[in-house]
Amino acid sequence: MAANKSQLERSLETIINTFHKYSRLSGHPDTLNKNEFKKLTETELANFLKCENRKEDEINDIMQDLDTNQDQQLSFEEVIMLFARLINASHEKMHEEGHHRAPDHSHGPGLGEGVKGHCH
Ligand SMILES: [Ca+2]
Ligand SMILES: [Zn+2]
Repeated sequence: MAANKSQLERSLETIINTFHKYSRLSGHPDTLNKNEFKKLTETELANFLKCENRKEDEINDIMQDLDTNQDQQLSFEEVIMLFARLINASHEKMHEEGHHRAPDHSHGPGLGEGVKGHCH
């Protein structure tokens, strides 16, 4: 038996499981079509993509941007680029307003938190 998985390892598996939860809904079971991608962002990224989720055009733009082979489907490899960007953007946001990286590293709220979460 392997040792218990770390929180990070379990978080990474959550990404895989979440992708499959939506990729299996219709069509090819291992890619996301537009409807599946839209459902995933609305349900699983309701805070991180709060404003984008209200505009169909913005979700379409994000999908087109991620669809590097332009087959109108998002593979796992294509969609994890979005997750990487969101993690990075959230960390960047945590360093706004006096939360410096050095010498005393501190974090404010990340994406989807705090008072600045309103949509324009
Ligand atoms: Ca694709
Ligand atoms: Zn930091």
